[in-house]
Amino acid sequence: MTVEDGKAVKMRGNPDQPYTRGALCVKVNRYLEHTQAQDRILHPLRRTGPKGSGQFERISWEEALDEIATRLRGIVDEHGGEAIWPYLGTGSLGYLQGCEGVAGRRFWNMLGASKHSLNICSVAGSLGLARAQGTAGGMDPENFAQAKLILLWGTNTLTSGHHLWKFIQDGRAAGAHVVAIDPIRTRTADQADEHLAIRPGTDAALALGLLHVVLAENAQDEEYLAQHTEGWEDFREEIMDWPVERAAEVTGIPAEAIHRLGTKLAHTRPTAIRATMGIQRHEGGGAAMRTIASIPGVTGDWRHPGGGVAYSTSGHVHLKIDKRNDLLAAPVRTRYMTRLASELDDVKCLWVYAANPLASTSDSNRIRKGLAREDLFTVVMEQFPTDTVDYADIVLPATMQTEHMDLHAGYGHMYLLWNEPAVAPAGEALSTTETFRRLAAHMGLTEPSLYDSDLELAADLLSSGHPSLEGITLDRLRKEGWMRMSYPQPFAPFADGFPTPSGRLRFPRRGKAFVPSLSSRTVGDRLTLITPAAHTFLNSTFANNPELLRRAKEPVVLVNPADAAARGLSTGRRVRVVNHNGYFLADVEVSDRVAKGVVASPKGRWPKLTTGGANPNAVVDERDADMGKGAVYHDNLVELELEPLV
Ligand SMILES: Nc1nc2c(c(=O)[nH]1)N[C@H]1C(S)=C(S)[C@@H](COP(=O)(O)OP(=O)(O)OC[C@H]3O[C@@H](n4cnc5c(=O)[nH]c(N)nc54)[C@H](O)[C@@H]3O)O[C@H]1N2
Ligand SMILES: Nc1nc2c(c(=O)[nH]1)N[C@H]1C(S)=C(S)[C@@H](COP(=O)(O)OP(=O)(O)OC[C@H]3O[C@@H](n4cnc5c(=O)[nH]c(N)nc54)[C@H](O)[C@@H]3O)O[C@H]1N2
Ligand SMILES: [Mo]
Repeated sequence: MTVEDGKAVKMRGNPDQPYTRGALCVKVNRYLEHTQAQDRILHPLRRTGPKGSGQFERISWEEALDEIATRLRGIVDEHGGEAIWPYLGTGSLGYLQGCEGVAGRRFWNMLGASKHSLNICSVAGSLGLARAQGTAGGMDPENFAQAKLILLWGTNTLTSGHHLWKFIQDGRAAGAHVVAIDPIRTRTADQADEHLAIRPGTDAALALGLLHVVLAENAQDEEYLAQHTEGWEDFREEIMDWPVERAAEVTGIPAEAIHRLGTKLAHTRPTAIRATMGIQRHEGGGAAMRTIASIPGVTGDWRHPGGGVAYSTSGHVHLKIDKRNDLLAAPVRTRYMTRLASELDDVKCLWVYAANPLASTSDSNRIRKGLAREDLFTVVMEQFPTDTVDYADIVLPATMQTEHMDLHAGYGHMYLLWNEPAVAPAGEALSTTETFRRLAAHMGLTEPSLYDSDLELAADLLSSGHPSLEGITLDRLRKEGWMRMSYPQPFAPFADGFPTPSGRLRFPRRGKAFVPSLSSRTVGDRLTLITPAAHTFLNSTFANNPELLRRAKEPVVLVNPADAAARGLSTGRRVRVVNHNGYFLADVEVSDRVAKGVVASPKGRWPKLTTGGANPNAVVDERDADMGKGAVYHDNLVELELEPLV
């Protein structure tokens, strides 16, 4: 960051950082401009118009905190602490200011507020992996450079995590074959050597079909199976039930292609699987991740640093966050981030921070109705005037990354990173930590740890004593900016076993390996909608940036030529993408990038900045995935209706 006269004037990535090598993405490239944007919220605000109108008056922090303290005390006295829902999102992933460190939780525990399960993103997959491996952690993504076969499975690397691409390219230069497995021919699939257009929600069936070929080739690693896995007898029987023809019928991938890839998998060590969140945004998503995690248990790929599965590296991060969860007098109920539409009814205070549920949470029409309730006291800590802000009673201005201190870990790399503020906060913005310190004082709370400074919190986070933090001190981290966690490099995390009670990989039980999803149960005349990451936005963050909005153009929905013909649709025609929940508008793009029966439209737009006033979450069901009440963003049935021409 280059700062002149207290103003940040230039921002660039650091070329010495081993994972990013200084590259930024299309969104973060505009971060500096974003911090200085015209529409930044700079002062506390109080609502003056009806809920949803976005009409506010400026008030002081004193007034805002006094009013909040009075309202919170009243709600706790009358309805109990559980009537408060601290709705913390992923806007700031940091361990001090954001979700990874459960920011503000100690304060909420003092009030007995409901617990918040931040399950909006990756929970089903994480739990599926944890059941198999004891942790969602897996391969070090840098070791993709050592792989000989790379499966990019339910992941759009070039859009949603492009730093990995360099390591894939290094692997490729040394002879690796790259296969994309995705219902959409994404820009990543375009760059792969091969693309398998899988029917949504059928990944476990493909995994079983591939393993069938591995067994037919007698290529299973018997020694690894005997030493490091459990439930093999049972799982073997399951695999035997999945000849390639059956897998082909369920997945829609030609049997010949499954056979070819299965043969490659049987004879190519190491094979690296990059599986990210796309797979688990389905009813059977947790089970699918567990079954995919079984593959390297059969092939023995975990013996090699360039083999195994990489979902999220967060399982390798062992900072001390338990202290953030203390100070709770009695157990409280948990509310699930994915369940805002149905669980808001008995909530009296919704406290939204680092989240934009009206853009990002399922079944947004119902959420909007809930937020309009007059007896709901809503506080939103935000940087920008989102749709959710429009429903707030009180808005508190939040700092951005250039203005506050934070400690970060990644979910796609093995480093801890320090974020030192470069400039003073814009306007009267305050960080999350400082807002809660001031609020605690206004509530008259005397518990000393509620007033820990950011540096004290950071030092505490680093004090877990876990071997992966050996040698990592706050002083060094602040000086150096990033440090690799203390794991070997190259890293073969499960070469000698797993962090499960038995020390072994747990294969799924018979009949549990493939759990059908809504879309795979109902292959027929309705269309399955997939709502993946947009190239130009980060969830709904940056979706108010004029240049990125211009680049994103109007919302589109990709439609296969056969489905378009059956409905008399052509490219450019505006349609309602509709189901029982509601609809959003999009322009048809007839394209063989999606298979027959699949349509796709990316996530993230602000409803109020979108033609028709809605984004895909207007049609996404608030249904649970099989584990952790995860969301089913890619598992919804829709129809396309012509929007009358105006
Ligand atoms: N540009 C950009 N980057 C982002 C984000 C963003 O919004 N924009 N968001 C960030 C966040 S918070 C996250 S969690 C990640 C998410 O990024 P990813 O983990 O990549 O997840 P998705 O974009 O949901 O889906 C990835 C791919 O899975 C495919 N898919 C959908 N259903 C299935 C299925 O049943 N089987 C298979 N095999 N594939 C399927 C989709 O077509 C899509 O191409 O990206 C992060 N990076
Ligand atoms: N249809 C569909 N919906 C999806 C997905 C999908 O694939 N399809 N993906 C899901 C995924 S992966 C995720 S992670 C969720 C994300 O959902 P959310 O967690 O709600 O994230 P965002 O929509 O990006 O909203 C984050 C807000 O936090 C604000 N913010 C950023 N930093 C800070 C900070 O330090 N302090 C405060 N107070 N505010 C801050 C930003 O301005 C932004 O408005 O969305 C999910 N929604
Ligand atoms: Mo996410």
